[in-house]
Amino acid sequence: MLQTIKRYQFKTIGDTRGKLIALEMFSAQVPFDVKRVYYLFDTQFGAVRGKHAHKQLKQLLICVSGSCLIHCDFGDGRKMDYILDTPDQGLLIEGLVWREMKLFSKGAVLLVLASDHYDEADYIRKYGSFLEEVKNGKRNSTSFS
Ligand code: T46
Repeated sequence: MLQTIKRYQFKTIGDTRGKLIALEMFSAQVPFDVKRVYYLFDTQFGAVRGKHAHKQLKQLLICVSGSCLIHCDFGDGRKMDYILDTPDQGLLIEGLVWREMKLFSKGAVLLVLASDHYDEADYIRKYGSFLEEVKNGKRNSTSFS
């Protein structure tokens, strides 16, 4: 089981009219086929979202407006926090990683590009079950950037 967290700096195309970012599937910036796009908005102050892991789903998270914090827990004692506060950066999460989205600023919009359709069976929503899955993972390795 490979756990991957990767930060992406997107190329911005800008001129006097403003800025534009284009993301293409299977490119260096989106390393999977996007089957679903969703976004979190109108998030209430103090709300914590996520609180689950995915078995197979790959996600690229982009805070296109405002800011939020993505807390990643690898289930073996290692934990990392990532601030997303600019639309020209993305965070790829792949593999068994417990994630929580919190500290949403007013007006924050968190866009998620996902590698598959919605499937509740792909979720691990109980932290104890997540820890068990990680423990049972035979070749558990992690890569950060
Ligand atoms: C994630 C974070 C960032 C659907 O019907 N279709 C969908 O595509 C999604 C994502 C959710 N739902 C339903 C399932 C629940 O009844 O919407 C309800 C709320 O979903 P959930 O509690 O999973 O929402 P979040 O914000 O905690 O998590 C979501 C994604 O589920 C998750 O993959 O990474 O946004």
